[in-house]
Amino acid sequence: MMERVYIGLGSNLAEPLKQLRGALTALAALPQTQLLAQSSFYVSDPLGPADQPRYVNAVAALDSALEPLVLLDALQAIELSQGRERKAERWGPRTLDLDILLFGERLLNNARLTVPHYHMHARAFVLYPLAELAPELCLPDGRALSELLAACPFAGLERLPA
Ligand code: PH2
Ligand code: MG
Ligand code: MG
Repeated sequence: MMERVYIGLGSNLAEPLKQLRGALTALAALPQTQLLAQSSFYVSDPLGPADQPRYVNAVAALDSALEPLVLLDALQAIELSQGRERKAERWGPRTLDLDILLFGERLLNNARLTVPHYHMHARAFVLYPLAELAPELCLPDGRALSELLAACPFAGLERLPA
């Protein structure tokens, strides 16, 4: 069964735009998966430690028949292939971060994966690109994306021209 999956992409090292474009190409090549759409790219100040470069973020929509943990393995392999180093510092700089935001209507909470993604409800750099792809979206808990957006100022985000 194909399920609609939304992936958050982020980078603030080693030419972030190049990292995100590479990641989108890799997402499009995943088995049993179709890349349906990608949002614009958005620049924002780092959430977390301030002594790191600004981030570029985007969201991609996929249809996938992969199981969530199989998709997670594939995303982590893409991160590694693009030079991701796992560091102890929380919210530190990274060449590429690929987060599963939503996986169909599923609620997942295990040692490796929490879906919906922890803080997506309040992060402008997730919600605004997501709204480009799915303005009518409702989260599995019934909350409308439009409600979350209304409580999350666009301030601080910069949408890059296509
Ligand atoms: N990701 C983080 C930490 N801080 N800040 C922005 N602006 N964008 C991100 O994607 C981001 C962040 C860890 O995943
Ligand atoms: Mg992240
Ligand atoms: Mg991550």
